[in-house]
Amino acid sequence: VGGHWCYQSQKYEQPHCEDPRQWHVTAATCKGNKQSPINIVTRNVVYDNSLKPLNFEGYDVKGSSKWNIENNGHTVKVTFSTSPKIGGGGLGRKYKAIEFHLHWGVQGVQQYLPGSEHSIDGEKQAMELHVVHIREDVSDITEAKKNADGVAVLAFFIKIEEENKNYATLINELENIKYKGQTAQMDPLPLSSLLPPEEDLGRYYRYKGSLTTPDCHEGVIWTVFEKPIELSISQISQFSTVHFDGKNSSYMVENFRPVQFLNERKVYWSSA
Ligand code: SG4
Ligand code: ZN
Repeated sequence: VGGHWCYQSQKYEQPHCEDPRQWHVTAATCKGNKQSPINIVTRNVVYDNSLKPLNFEGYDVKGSSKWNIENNGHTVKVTFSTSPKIGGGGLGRKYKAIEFHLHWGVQGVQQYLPGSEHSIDGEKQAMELHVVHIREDVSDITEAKKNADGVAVLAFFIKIEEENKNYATLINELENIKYKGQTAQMDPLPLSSLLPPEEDLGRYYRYKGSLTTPDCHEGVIWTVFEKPIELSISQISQFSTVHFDGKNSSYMVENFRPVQFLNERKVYWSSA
């Protein structure tokens, strides 16, 4: 072991990188007892009537400056200039969105092998979108991590369905960020256009977990929505055309962490 952390799918090319089972060697928190992602067992979730629909503020606003899209060697990450916020929904305070990124699988011989991080009753979906938020009163992720409730991530499953035209701008940029460290600019969108309709967002799971990459910081409020985003298989396949590293590196596929133990935690559910 040595060098940098990686996903299991990178081991073939980089035999010495730290795969998810070894992340704790350089990041002890990765073997903590409140880790993410998890498998949500619906039979065991606890209905919580304080989990009303979230308030989305500024999610419908299309900003005036470009979005920045980056291949950071682990995912495709998008940052924006506006700062959409969430509140309510059992969150004690407001949180502002700082970026979103995705996790995905790989095309197998007969079918797409799903690459979501969370699963529901053992079932994974093709992809998962994470909108990372920090407390509105802190300046950046480093500050946010100093608080037990500093980070809130909204997780959306992505399911294979019809083509979703709202994703065209984003997917068209992927050819410009094929290699690690590359960035591109894209026309801004209302963040809501990438999500399921707001009226479908009242049903969600809530639990306390961690970041799903090293340092695996614990103190992340997770909201996992039941309603998936829909993309076509050809749109989903485009994500695997970017690479984990430089020109001769392998395609970025299966960039998900395996599910972690729930331990003493409970998962709450917003609907009776
Ligand atoms: C991805 O690697 C993002 O690019 C990271 O974003 C993110 O870390 C990390 O995933 C973990 O986030 O929602 N999957 S996750 O738990 O948002 C953070 C950055 O590097 C801190 C900014
Ligand atoms: Zn993520």
